[in-house]
Amino acid sequence: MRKYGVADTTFSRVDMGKEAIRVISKEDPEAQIVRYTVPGIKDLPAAAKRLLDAGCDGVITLGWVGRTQLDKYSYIAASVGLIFVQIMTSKHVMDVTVHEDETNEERLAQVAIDRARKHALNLVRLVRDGPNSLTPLAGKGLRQGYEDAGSLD
Ligand code: RDL
Ligand code: RDL
Ligand code: RDL
Repeated sequence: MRKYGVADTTFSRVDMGKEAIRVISKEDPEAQIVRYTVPGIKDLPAAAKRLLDAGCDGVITLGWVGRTQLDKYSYIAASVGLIFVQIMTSKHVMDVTVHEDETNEERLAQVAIDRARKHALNLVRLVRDGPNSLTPLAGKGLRQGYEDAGSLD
């Protein structure tokens, strides 16, 4: 049976893991979901790798980046780490990241929830339905956290 990993952080100011689990369990009710919470984004690559080693077919990580330059450097390191995990394991790790300075504080929770939900659905599609599952949506200018940008052709 399919198994999904959900890795999130205590640094985040929104419980995005909960949102991702809601979507995955609704979309793929038979599947098993394993959650793994770590302190911060730089701990996510190890969590993702351990979830995959424990038999998950795909993982979604939910990270929150603070406002400082140091935080942004931490994100680049974490993101490269997550890509490295994907290459090492040949499995998808959806990197959901919210940057604290990308919009105002009132909208940020909405951005986080929308991004977590949409990427959770993307993960289910890729894991359950395979590499062509998103092809009907190719070139559509889809966005997570905001309105879709739309297609130019
Ligand atoms: O391994 C312990 C910490 O190094 C790790 O949890 C880091 O991800 C914590 N952290 C930073 O050190 C930092 O400078 C985080 C951020 N910025 C950040 O913006 N978001 C985080 N963690 O989730
Ligand atoms: O794993 C889920 C996402 O992290 C992944 O699909 C990213 O490539 C999405 N993404 C960003 O997070 C971003 O900040 C993209 C862009 N910018 C971008 O400019 N172009 C993309 N994706 O195709
Ligand atoms: O055009 C406005 C936004 O789409 C743009 O600023 C993106 O870079 C915002 N964004 C992130 O910063 C990010 O870390 C996005 C994602 N992740 C993402 O996964 N999907 C997005 N935007 O559509």
